[in-house]
Amino acid sequence: MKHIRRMLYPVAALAATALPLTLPDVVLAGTAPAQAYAGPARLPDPATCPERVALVNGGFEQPVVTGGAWASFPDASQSRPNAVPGWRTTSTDHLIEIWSTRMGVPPVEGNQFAELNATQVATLYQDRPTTPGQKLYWRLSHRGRLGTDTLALDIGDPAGPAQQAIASDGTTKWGTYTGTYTVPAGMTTTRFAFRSVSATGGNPTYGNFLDDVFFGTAPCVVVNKTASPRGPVNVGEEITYRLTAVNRGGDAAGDVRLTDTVPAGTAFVPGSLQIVDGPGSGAKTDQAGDDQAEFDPATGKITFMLGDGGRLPDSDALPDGTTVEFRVKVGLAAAGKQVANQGTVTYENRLGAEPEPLTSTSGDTVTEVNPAVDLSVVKTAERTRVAAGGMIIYHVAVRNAGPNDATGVVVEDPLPAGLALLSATSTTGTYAEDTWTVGTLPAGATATLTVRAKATTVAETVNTATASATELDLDPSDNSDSVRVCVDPAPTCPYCTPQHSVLGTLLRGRPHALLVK
Ligand SMILES: [Ca+2]
Ligand SMILES: [Ca+2]
Ligand SMILES: [Ca+2]
Repeated sequence: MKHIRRMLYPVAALAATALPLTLPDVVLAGTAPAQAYAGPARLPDPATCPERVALVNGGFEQPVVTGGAWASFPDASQSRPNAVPGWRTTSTDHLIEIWSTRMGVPPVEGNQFAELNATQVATLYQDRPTTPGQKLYWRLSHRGRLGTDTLALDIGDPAGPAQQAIASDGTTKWGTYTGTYTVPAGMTTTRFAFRSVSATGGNPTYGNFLDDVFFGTAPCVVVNKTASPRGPVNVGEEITYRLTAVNRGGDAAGDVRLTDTVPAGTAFVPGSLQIVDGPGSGAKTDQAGDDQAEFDPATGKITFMLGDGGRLPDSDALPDGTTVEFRVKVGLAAAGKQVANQGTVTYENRLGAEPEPLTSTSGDTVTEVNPAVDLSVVKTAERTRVAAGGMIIYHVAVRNAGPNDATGVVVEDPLPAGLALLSATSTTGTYAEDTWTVGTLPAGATATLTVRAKATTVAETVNTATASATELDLDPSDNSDSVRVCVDPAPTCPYCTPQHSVLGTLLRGRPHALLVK
Protein backbone atom coordinates (compact mmCIF):
# COMPACT_ATOMS: atom_id res chain seq x y z
CA MET A 1 0.00 0.00 0.00
CA LYS A 2 1.23 3.43 -0.80
CA HIS A 3 0.22 6.38 1.25
CA ILE A 4 0.21 9.81 -0.31
CA ARG A 5 -0.81 12.81 1.71
CA ARG A 6 -0.39 16.06 -0.13
CA MET A 7 -2.54 18.71 1.43
CA LEU A 8 -3.24 21.63 -0.87
CA TYR A 9 -4.73 23.65 2.00
CA PRO A 10 -3.29 23.27 5.51
CA VAL A 11 -5.97 22.39 8.02
CA ALA A 12 -4.76 25.02 10.47
CA ALA A 13 -5.34 27.78 7.95
CA LEU A 14 -9.01 27.02 7.77
CA ALA A 15 -11.52 27.73 10.49
CA ALA A 16 -13.88 24.88 11.19
CA THR A 17 -17.38 25.74 10.18
CA ALA A 18 -19.83 25.93 13.05
CA LEU A 19 -22.70 23.60 12.36
CA PRO A 20 -26.17 24.25 13.75
CA LEU A 21 -27.00 22.06 16.72
CA THR A 22 -30.03 20.02 15.86
CA LEU A 23 -32.09 17.73 18.04
CA PRO A 24 -31.89 14.04 17.20
CA ASP A 25 -34.47 13.26 14.59
CA VAL A 26 -34.64 9.51 15.06
CA VAL A 27 -38.06 8.36 16.21
CA LEU A 28 -38.48 4.63 16.54
CA ALA A 29 -41.52 3.14 14.93
CA GLY A 30 -43.96 1.85 17.49
CA THR A 31 -42.42 3.60 20.47
CA ALA A 32 -43.25 6.80 22.21
CA PRO A 33 -40.94 9.75 21.64
CA ALA A 34 -38.29 10.36 24.26
CA GLN A 35 -39.84 11.68 27.44
CA ALA A 36 -39.24 15.06 28.93
CA TYR A 37 -37.74 14.87 32.40
CA ALA A 38 -36.32 17.11 35.04
CA GLY A 39 -32.59 17.50 35.31
CA PRO A 40 -29.80 18.05 32.85
CA ALA A 41 -30.72 16.51 29.51
CA ARG A 42 -27.77 15.25 27.55
CA LEU A 43 -27.96 14.93 23.80
CA PRO A 44 -26.23 12.19 21.87
CA ASP A 45 -22.55 12.92 21.36
CA PRO A 46 -22.14 13.85 18.59
CA ALA A 47 -25.63 15.34 18.35
CA THR A 48 -25.06 15.82 14.67
CA CYS A 49 -22.38 15.04 12.13
CA PRO A 50 -20.60 17.19 9.54
CA GLU A 51 -22.58 17.58 6.32
CA ARG A 52 -22.28 14.22 4.63
CA VAL A 53 -20.10 14.04 1.52
CA ALA A 54 -19.63 10.88 -0.53
CA LEU A 55 -19.15 9.94 -4.14
CA VAL A 56 -21.87 8.10 -5.99
CA ASN A 57 -21.03 4.68 -7.43
CA GLY A 58 -17.41 4.80 -6.22
CA GLY A 59 -16.93 1.10 -7.02
CA PHE A 60 -18.30 1.32 -10.59
CA GLU A 61 -20.83 -1.41 -9.82
CA GLN A 62 -23.54 0.41 -11.82
CA PRO A 63 -24.68 -0.11 -14.52
CA VAL A 64 -24.16 -3.86 -14.50
CA VAL A 65 -22.23 -5.14 -17.52
CA THR A 66 -24.32 -7.84 -19.19
CA GLY A 67 -23.95 -9.75 -22.43
CA GLY A 68 -20.17 -9.27 -22.59
CA ALA A 69 -17.00 -8.89 -20.56
CA TRP A 70 -16.95 -5.09 -20.70
CA ALA A 71 -19.17 -2.24 -21.92
CA SER A 72 -19.16 1.49 -22.62
CA PHE A 73 -21.98 3.44 -21.01
CA PRO A 74 -23.09 7.08 -21.31
CA ASP A 75 -21.85 9.26 -18.45
CA ALA A 76 -24.10 10.84 -15.81
CA SER A 77 -24.57 14.01 -17.89
CA GLN A 78 -26.59 12.02 -20.39
CA SER A 79 -30.26 11.51 -19.58
CA ARG A 80 -30.20 7.87 -20.54
CA PRO A 81 -31.55 4.92 -18.58
CA ASN A 82 -28.20 3.12 -18.78
CA ALA A 83 -26.09 6.16 -17.82
CA VAL A 84 -23.34 5.62 -15.23
CA PRO A 85 -24.59 6.98 -11.88
CA GLY A 86 -22.42 9.77 -10.48
CA TRP A 87 -19.49 9.80 -12.88
CA ARG A 88 -18.88 12.21 -15.76
CA THR A 89 -16.11 12.24 -18.33
CA THR A 90 -14.38 14.97 -20.32
CA SER A 91 -14.39 12.64 -23.32
CA THR A 92 -16.35 14.28 -26.12
CA ASP A 93 -18.38 11.12 -26.72
CA HIS A 94 -19.43 11.01 -23.01
CA LEU A 95 -18.60 7.29 -22.81
CA ILE A 96 -17.27 5.51 -19.72
CA GLU A 97 -15.80 2.02 -20.02
CA ILE A 98 -16.57 -0.53 -17.32
CA TRP A 99 -15.07 -4.01 -17.03
CA SER A 100 -16.51 -7.10 -15.44
CA THR A 101 -14.65 -9.97 -13.81
CA ARG A 102 -14.96 -11.81 -17.14
CA MET A 103 -12.02 -9.77 -18.45
CA GLY A 104 -9.74 -11.75 -16.13
CA VAL A 105 -8.65 -8.89 -13.86
CA PRO A 106 -9.94 -9.21 -10.28
CA PRO A 107 -11.74 -6.07 -9.02
CA VAL A 108 -10.78 -4.60 -5.64
CA GLU A 109 -14.41 -4.11 -4.68
CA GLY A 110 -17.54 -5.81 -5.99
CA ASN A 111 -17.66 -7.23 -9.51
CA GLN A 112 -16.69 -4.31 -11.75
CA PHE A 113 -14.18 -1.50 -12.23
CA ALA A 114 -13.51 1.29 -14.73
CA GLU A 115 -10.85 1.81 -17.37
CA LEU A 116 -10.03 5.50 -17.35
CA ASN A 117 -8.91 5.53 -20.98
CA ALA A 118 -12.10 4.60 -22.76
CA THR A 119 -12.02 6.03 -26.27
CA GLN A 120 -9.95 9.14 -25.60
CA VAL A 121 -7.37 10.34 -23.09
CA ALA A 122 -9.82 11.84 -20.63
CA THR A 123 -10.72 12.74 -17.07
CA LEU A 124 -13.37 11.04 -14.94
CA TYR A 125 -14.90 13.27 -12.28
CA GLN A 126 -17.72 13.99 -9.84
CA ASP A 127 -18.76 17.38 -8.41
CA ARG A 128 -20.06 17.16 -4.84
CA PRO A 129 -21.64 19.77 -2.54
CA THR A 130 -19.16 20.55 0.24
CA THR A 131 -18.94 22.74 3.34
CA PRO A 132 -15.94 25.06 3.59
CA GLY A 133 -13.58 23.98 6.35
CA GLN A 134 -14.64 20.35 6.46
CA LYS A 135 -12.06 17.58 6.32
CA LEU A 136 -12.58 15.04 3.56
CA TYR A 137 -10.84 11.75 2.96
CA TRP A 138 -10.00 10.16 -0.34
CA ARG A 139 -9.01 6.66 -1.30
CA LEU A 140 -8.51 4.94 -4.65
CA SER A 141 -7.20 1.73 -6.15
CA HIS A 142 -5.27 1.88 -9.42
CA ARG A 143 -3.68 -0.70 -11.75
CA GLY A 144 -1.92 -0.73 -15.11
CA ARG A 145 -3.31 -2.58 -18.10
CA LEU A 146 -0.40 -3.36 -20.42
CA GLY A 147 2.42 -2.04 -18.24
CA THR A 148 2.92 0.83 -15.83
CA ASP A 149 0.08 3.35 -16.18
CA THR A 150 -0.04 6.74 -14.51
CA LEU A 151 -2.94 8.98 -13.48
CA ALA A 152 -3.26 12.19 -11.52
CA LEU A 153 -5.81 12.86 -8.79
CA ASP A 154 -7.13 16.42 -8.94
CA ILE A 155 -9.36 17.93 -6.23
CA GLY A 156 -10.71 21.45 -5.91
CA ASP A 157 -12.71 24.15 -7.62
CA PRO A 158 -14.58 22.67 -10.60
CA ALA A 159 -13.09 25.46 -12.72
CA GLY A 160 -9.57 24.19 -12.02
CA PRO A 161 -8.98 21.44 -9.48
CA ALA A 162 -5.43 21.09 -8.19
CA GLN A 163 -3.32 17.96 -8.41
CA GLN A 164 -3.21 16.02 -5.12
CA ALA A 165 -1.42 12.82 -6.05
CA ILE A 166 0.12 10.77 -8.84
CA ALA A 167 -0.58 7.06 -9.03
CA SER A 168 1.70 4.78 -11.10
CA ASP A 169 1.05 1.06 -11.06
CA GLY A 170 1.90 -2.00 -13.09
CA THR A 171 -0.17 -4.98 -14.11
CA THR A 172 0.49 -7.39 -11.26
CA LYS A 173 -1.53 -5.82 -8.47
CA TRP A 174 -3.72 -2.90 -7.49
CA GLY A 175 -2.07 0.08 -5.79
CA THR A 176 -4.11 1.73 -3.04
CA TYR A 177 -3.73 5.43 -2.23
CA THR A 178 -5.25 7.48 0.57
CA GLY A 179 -5.18 11.10 1.67
CA THR A 180 -7.15 13.97 3.09
CA TYR A 181 -8.41 17.26 1.73
CA THR A 182 -9.78 20.24 3.63
CA VAL A 183 -12.37 22.25 1.73
CA PRO A 184 -11.16 25.84 1.39
CA ALA A 185 -13.18 28.89 2.32
CA GLY A 186 -16.01 29.72 -0.04
CA MET A 187 -15.98 26.39 -1.91
CA THR A 188 -19.43 24.87 -1.75
CA THR A 189 -18.89 22.53 -4.71
CA THR A 190 -15.74 20.44 -4.96
CA ARG A 191 -14.53 18.46 -7.99
CA PHE A 192 -12.91 15.06 -7.52
CA ALA A 193 -11.21 14.04 -10.78
CA PHE A 194 -8.95 11.36 -12.26
CA ARG A 195 -6.79 12.61 -15.08
CA SER A 196 -4.99 10.17 -17.38
CA VAL A 197 -1.29 11.05 -17.53
CA SER A 198 0.17 8.15 -19.46
CA ALA A 199 -0.44 4.52 -20.30
CA THR A 200 1.87 1.81 -21.56
CA GLY A 201 1.41 1.15 -25.23
CA GLY A 202 0.44 4.67 -26.18
CA ASN A 203 -3.04 3.64 -27.26
CA PRO A 204 -5.52 6.28 -25.96
CA THR A 205 -8.16 3.59 -25.39
CA TYR A 206 -5.95 1.47 -23.14
CA GLY A 207 -4.95 1.93 -19.53
CA ASN A 208 -5.50 3.12 -15.96
CA PHE A 209 -7.88 0.73 -14.19
CA LEU A 210 -9.77 2.33 -11.27
CA ASP A 211 -11.82 0.78 -8.45
CA ASP A 212 -12.99 1.29 -4.87
CA VAL A 213 -12.89 5.07 -5.10
CA PHE A 214 -13.90 7.13 -2.09
CA PHE A 215 -14.03 10.86 -1.52
CA GLY A 216 -16.01 12.22 1.40
CA THR A 217 -16.55 12.49 5.10
CA ALA A 218 -15.39 10.01 7.74
CA PRO A 219 -17.93 7.65 9.30
CA CYS A 220 -19.96 9.40 11.98
CA VAL A 221 -22.27 7.26 14.10
CA VAL A 222 -25.09 8.92 16.03
CA VAL A 223 -26.76 6.87 18.78
CA ASN A 224 -30.23 7.52 20.16
CA LYS A 225 -31.86 5.73 23.05
CA THR A 226 -35.45 5.50 24.19
CA ALA A 227 -37.17 3.81 27.10
CA SER A 228 -40.62 2.26 27.00
CA PRO A 229 -42.86 2.82 28.87
CA ARG A 230 -41.95 6.45 29.29
CA GLY A 231 -42.70 6.26 32.99
CA PRO A 232 -43.18 6.75 35.77
CA VAL A 233 -42.96 3.01 36.31
CA ASN A 234 -43.52 0.85 39.37
CA VAL A 235 -41.07 -1.45 41.12
CA GLY A 236 -41.37 -4.85 39.44
CA GLU A 237 -42.19 -3.46 36.00
CA GLU A 238 -39.94 -3.91 32.98
CA ILE A 239 -38.38 -1.13 30.91
CA THR A 240 -37.53 -1.80 27.27
CA TYR A 241 -34.50 0.14 26.05
CA ARG A 242 -34.07 0.66 22.33
CA LEU A 243 -30.89 2.05 20.83
CA THR A 244 -30.58 3.14 17.23
CA ALA A 245 -27.22 3.76 15.57
CA VAL A 246 -27.14 5.61 12.25
CA ASN A 247 -23.92 6.26 10.35
CA ARG A 248 -24.28 9.82 9.04
CA GLY A 249 -20.76 9.88 7.63
CA GLY A 250 -19.65 9.32 4.07
CA ASP A 251 -17.87 5.99 4.57
CA ALA A 252 -18.89 2.78 6.31
CA ALA A 253 -17.91 2.51 9.97
CA GLY A 254 -15.73 -0.47 10.93
CA ASP A 255 -15.76 -2.74 14.00
CA VAL A 256 -18.94 -1.13 15.33
CA ARG A 257 -19.79 -2.25 18.88
CA LEU A 258 -22.58 -0.97 21.06
CA THR A 259 -22.26 -1.37 24.83
CA ASP A 260 -24.72 -0.54 27.57
CA THR A 261 -24.49 -1.25 31.27
CA VAL A 262 -27.66 -2.26 33.04
CA PRO A 263 -28.62 0.80 35.13
CA ALA A 264 -28.39 0.80 38.93
CA GLY A 265 -31.51 -0.44 40.67
CA THR A 266 -32.55 -2.67 37.78
CA ALA A 267 -31.86 -6.23 36.70
CA PHE A 268 -31.29 -7.51 33.17
CA VAL A 269 -34.19 -9.60 31.85
CA PRO A 270 -32.60 -12.81 30.55
CA GLY A 271 -33.27 -13.56 26.89
CA SER A 272 -34.25 -10.00 26.01
CA LEU A 273 -31.40 -9.17 23.60
CA GLN A 274 -32.69 -8.42 20.13
CA ILE A 275 -31.63 -6.71 16.92
CA VAL A 276 -34.94 -5.10 16.02
CA ASP A 277 -33.96 -3.61 12.67
CA GLY A 278 -30.91 -3.71 10.44
CA PRO A 279 -28.34 -6.36 9.47
CA GLY A 280 -28.62 -9.64 11.38
CA SER A 281 -32.02 -8.77 12.88
CA GLY A 282 -33.63 -11.22 15.27
CA ALA A 283 -33.44 -12.49 18.84
CA LYS A 284 -29.95 -13.03 20.27
CA THR A 285 -28.77 -15.21 23.12
CA ASP A 286 -27.25 -13.86 26.33
CA GLN A 287 -24.19 -16.06 25.84
CA ALA A 288 -20.98 -14.78 24.26
CA GLY A 289 -19.51 -16.07 21.03
CA ASP A 290 -22.59 -17.52 19.35
CA ASP A 291 -24.14 -14.46 17.69
CA GLN A 292 -23.89 -10.64 17.54
CA ALA A 293 -24.90 -9.98 21.15
CA GLU A 294 -24.08 -10.97 24.71
CA PHE A 295 -24.78 -10.11 28.33
CA ASP A 296 -22.02 -10.39 30.92
CA PRO A 297 -23.59 -10.98 34.37
CA ALA A 298 -20.29 -10.22 36.11
CA THR A 299 -20.14 -6.65 34.83
CA GLY A 300 -23.81 -6.07 33.91
CA LYS A 301 -22.62 -5.11 30.43
CA ILE A 302 -24.55 -5.70 27.22
CA THR A 303 -22.65 -5.78 23.94
CA PHE A 304 -23.96 -5.82 20.38
CA MET A 305 -21.82 -6.12 17.26
CA LEU A 306 -23.63 -3.82 14.83
CA GLY A 307 -24.01 -3.91 11.07
CA ASP A 308 -22.77 -6.66 8.82
CA GLY A 309 -19.89 -8.25 10.72
CA GLY A 310 -19.29 -4.96 12.52
CA ARG A 311 -19.42 -2.88 9.32
CA LEU A 312 -22.17 -0.26 9.46
CA PRO A 313 -22.93 1.27 6.04
CA ASP A 314 -23.54 5.01 5.71
CA SER A 315 -27.03 6.50 5.92
CA ASP A 316 -27.32 6.57 2.12
CA ALA A 317 -27.20 2.78 2.03
CA LEU A 318 -28.85 2.21 5.42
CA PRO A 319 -31.00 5.30 6.17
CA ASP A 320 -32.52 3.94 9.38
CA GLY A 321 -29.27 2.48 10.65
CA THR A 322 -29.75 -0.42 13.00
CA THR A 323 -31.84 -0.73 16.17
CA VAL A 324 -31.29 -3.06 19.10
CA GLU A 325 -33.20 -3.57 22.31
CA PHE A 326 -33.03 -5.20 25.73
CA ARG A 327 -35.17 -5.15 28.86
CA VAL A 328 -34.51 -4.52 32.53
CA LYS A 329 -36.73 -5.12 35.55
CA VAL A 330 -37.04 -2.29 38.07
CA GLY A 331 -35.92 -3.38 41.55
CA LEU A 332 -36.66 -2.16 45.08
CA ALA A 333 -33.46 -0.11 45.15
CA ALA A 334 -34.88 2.17 42.45
CA ALA A 335 -38.15 2.92 44.29
CA GLY A 336 -38.80 6.65 44.39
CA LYS A 337 -35.71 7.36 42.29
CA GLN A 338 -34.73 7.81 38.66
CA VAL A 339 -33.28 5.11 36.46
CA ALA A 340 -30.80 6.76 34.11
CA ASN A 341 -28.77 5.15 31.40
CA GLN A 342 -26.94 5.73 28.16
CA GLY A 343 -25.40 3.58 25.44
CA THR A 344 -21.96 3.85 23.87
CA VAL A 345 -20.84 2.92 20.38
CA THR A 346 -17.20 2.43 19.50
CA TYR A 347 -16.16 2.16 15.87
CA GLU A 348 -13.31 2.80 13.45
CA ASN A 349 -12.68 5.27 10.67
CA ARG A 350 -10.75 3.19 8.16
CA LEU A 351 -10.05 5.92 5.62
CA GLY A 352 -6.55 6.63 6.85
CA ALA A 353 -3.39 4.55 6.80
CA GLU A 354 -4.29 3.26 10.29
CA PRO A 355 -7.79 2.72 11.72
CA GLU A 356 -8.92 5.69 13.81
CA PRO A 357 -10.91 4.65 16.92
CA LEU A 358 -14.02 6.77 17.51
CA THR A 359 -16.72 6.81 20.20
CA SER A 360 -20.32 8.02 20.25
CA THR A 361 -22.76 8.10 23.15
CA SER A 362 -26.51 8.30 23.30
CA GLY A 363 -28.20 10.95 25.39
CA ASP A 364 -29.36 10.04 28.87
CA THR A 365 -32.59 8.15 29.08
CA VAL A 366 -34.17 8.84 32.45
CA THR A 367 -37.19 6.99 33.79
CA GLU A 368 -38.97 8.01 36.98
CA VAL A 369 -39.78 5.16 39.35
CA ASN A 370 -42.79 5.56 41.62
CA PRO A 371 -42.16 5.37 45.38
CA ALA A 372 -43.11 2.08 47.00
CA VAL A 373 -44.07 1.12 50.55
CA ASP A 374 -45.18 -1.96 52.43
CA LEU A 375 -47.82 -1.23 55.06
CA SER A 376 -48.94 -3.99 57.40
CA VAL A 377 -51.67 -4.04 60.04
CA VAL A 378 -51.95 -6.00 63.29
CA LYS A 379 -55.22 -5.76 65.23
CA THR A 380 -55.87 -7.21 68.69
CA ALA A 381 -58.54 -7.03 71.41
CA GLU A 382 -57.73 -7.07 75.08
CA ARG A 383 -60.65 -9.46 75.71
CA THR A 384 -62.34 -11.59 73.13
CA ARG A 385 -65.36 -12.46 75.27
CA VAL A 386 -67.35 -9.82 77.09
CA ALA A 387 -70.79 -9.62 78.53
CA ALA A 388 -73.25 -7.24 76.94
CA GLY A 389 -72.81 -3.84 78.49
CA GLY A 390 -69.07 -4.43 78.99
CA MET A 391 -66.16 -2.62 77.35
CA ILE A 392 -63.93 -3.91 74.54
CA ILE A 393 -60.49 -2.39 74.00
CA TYR A 394 -58.95 -2.80 70.52
CA HIS A 395 -55.33 -2.09 69.58
CA VAL A 396 -54.37 -1.41 65.96
CA ALA A 397 -50.77 -1.13 64.80
CA VAL A 398 -49.82 -0.04 61.27
CA ARG A 399 -46.19 -0.38 60.18
CA ASN A 400 -44.40 0.84 57.05
CA ALA A 401 -41.61 -1.52 55.99
CA GLY A 402 -40.57 0.97 53.24
CA PRO A 403 -38.46 1.41 51.25
CA ASN A 404 -40.06 4.88 50.86
CA ASP A 405 -42.04 6.99 53.31
CA ALA A 406 -45.77 6.39 53.07
CA THR A 407 -48.03 9.41 52.64
CA GLY A 408 -51.79 9.77 52.88
CA VAL A 409 -51.93 6.71 55.14
CA VAL A 410 -55.49 5.85 56.13
CA VAL A 411 -56.73 2.89 58.17
CA GLU A 412 -60.39 2.04 57.68
CA ASP A 413 -61.55 0.57 60.98
CA PRO A 414 -65.34 0.59 61.26
CA LEU A 415 -66.89 -0.65 64.51
CA PRO A 416 -69.14 -3.67 63.97
CA ALA A 417 -72.86 -3.34 64.63
CA GLY A 418 -73.63 -3.82 68.28
CA LEU A 419 -70.63 -1.82 69.51
CA ALA A 420 -70.69 1.84 70.50
CA LEU A 421 -67.58 3.98 70.40
CA LEU A 422 -66.46 5.27 73.78
CA SER A 423 -63.07 6.80 72.89
CA ALA A 424 -60.12 6.51 70.52
CA THR A 425 -56.51 7.58 71.02
CA SER A 426 -53.60 7.28 68.59
CA THR A 427 -49.87 7.97 68.51
CA THR A 428 -50.27 9.56 65.09
CA GLY A 429 -53.24 11.18 63.36
CA THR A 430 -56.89 11.14 64.36
CA TYR A 431 -59.77 8.64 64.44
CA ALA A 432 -63.23 9.73 63.39
CA GLU A 433 -66.19 8.15 61.66
CA ASP A 434 -64.61 4.70 61.42
CA THR A 435 -61.46 6.10 59.78
CA TRP A 436 -58.02 6.51 61.30
CA THR A 437 -56.25 9.22 59.32
CA VAL A 438 -52.55 8.55 59.97
CA GLY A 439 -51.02 10.88 57.39
CA THR A 440 -47.30 10.36 56.73
CA LEU A 441 -45.66 7.20 58.04
CA PRO A 442 -41.88 7.15 57.46
CA ALA A 443 -40.16 3.98 56.31
CA GLY A 444 -39.60 1.73 59.33
CA ALA A 445 -42.12 3.58 61.53
CA THR A 446 -45.16 2.17 63.34
CA ALA A 447 -48.29 4.02 64.52
CA THR A 448 -50.81 2.66 66.98
CA LEU A 449 -54.48 3.28 67.73
CA THR A 450 -56.51 2.27 70.78
CA VAL A 451 -60.31 2.12 70.46
CA ARG A 452 -62.63 1.58 73.39
CA ALA A 453 -66.18 0.48 72.67
CA LYS A 454 -69.18 -0.65 74.64
CA ALA A 455 -70.82 -3.94 73.71
CA THR A 456 -74.51 -3.19 73.34
CA THR A 457 -75.86 -6.34 71.65
CA VAL A 458 -75.28 -10.04 72.11
CA ALA A 459 -73.40 -11.17 69.01
CA GLU A 460 -70.23 -12.61 67.58
CA THR A 461 -68.44 -9.50 66.24
CA VAL A 462 -65.63 -9.32 63.70
CA ASN A 463 -63.67 -6.09 63.60
CA THR A 464 -61.36 -5.42 60.64
CA ALA A 465 -58.78 -2.68 60.04
CA THR A 466 -57.40 -2.05 56.53
CA ALA A 467 -54.53 0.31 55.71
CA SER A 468 -53.76 2.14 52.48
CA ALA A 469 -51.34 4.83 51.30
CA THR A 470 -50.82 7.04 48.29
CA GLU A 471 -47.82 4.94 47.24
CA LEU A 472 -47.78 1.51 45.65
CA ASP A 473 -47.92 -1.22 48.31
CA LEU A 474 -45.47 -3.99 47.47
CA ASP A 475 -47.45 -6.65 49.41
CA PRO A 476 -51.16 -5.85 49.78
CA SER A 477 -51.83 -9.22 51.47
CA ASP A 478 -50.81 -7.95 54.91
CA ASN A 479 -52.64 -4.61 54.79
CA SER A 480 -55.66 -5.93 56.66
CA ASP A 481 -56.20 -7.69 60.00
CA SER A 482 -59.30 -8.81 61.96
CA VAL A 483 -60.16 -9.77 65.50
CA ARG A 484 -63.27 -11.64 66.69
CA VAL A 485 -65.03 -10.86 69.99
CA CYS A 486 -68.02 -12.69 71.45
CA VAL A 487 -70.57 -10.61 73.31
CA ASP A 488 -72.45 -12.82 75.70
CA PRO A 489 -75.73 -12.09 77.43
CA ALA A 490 -75.26 -10.08 80.56
CA PRO A 491 -75.75 -12.18 83.67
CA THR A 492 -78.92 -11.06 85.41
CA CYS A 493 -77.81 -12.70 88.64
CA PRO A 494 -74.33 -14.16 89.04
CA TYR A 495 -75.52 -16.61 91.66
CA CYS A 496 -78.20 -18.00 89.35
CA THR A 497 -76.00 -18.46 86.33
CA PRO A 498 -72.84 -20.01 87.73
CA GLN A 499 -71.47 -21.11 84.35
CA HIS A 500 -71.26 -17.48 83.16
CA SER A 501 -69.80 -16.41 86.41
CA VAL A 502 -67.11 -19.08 86.29
CA LEU A 503 -66.23 -18.26 82.70
CA GLY A 504 -66.09 -14.57 83.47
CA THR A 505 -63.73 -15.22 86.36
CA LEU A 506 -61.52 -17.38 84.19
CA LEU A 507 -61.27 -14.81 81.45
CA ARG A 508 -60.79 -11.76 83.61
CA GLY A 509 -57.23 -10.62 83.86
CA ARG A 510 -55.78 -12.79 81.07
CA PRO A 511 -57.10 -11.23 77.86
CA HIS A 512 -54.32 -12.14 75.46
CA ALA A 513 -54.30 -15.83 76.18
CA LEU A 514 -57.56 -16.28 74.35
CA LEU A 515 -57.24 -13.96 71.40
CA VAL A 516 -59.29 -15.14 68.47
CA LYS A 517 -58.38 -14.07 65.00
CA1 LIG B 1 -15.91 -2.25 -8.18
CA1 LIG C 1 -25.14 -14.29 22.18
CA1 LIG D 1 -48.45 -4.44 52.66
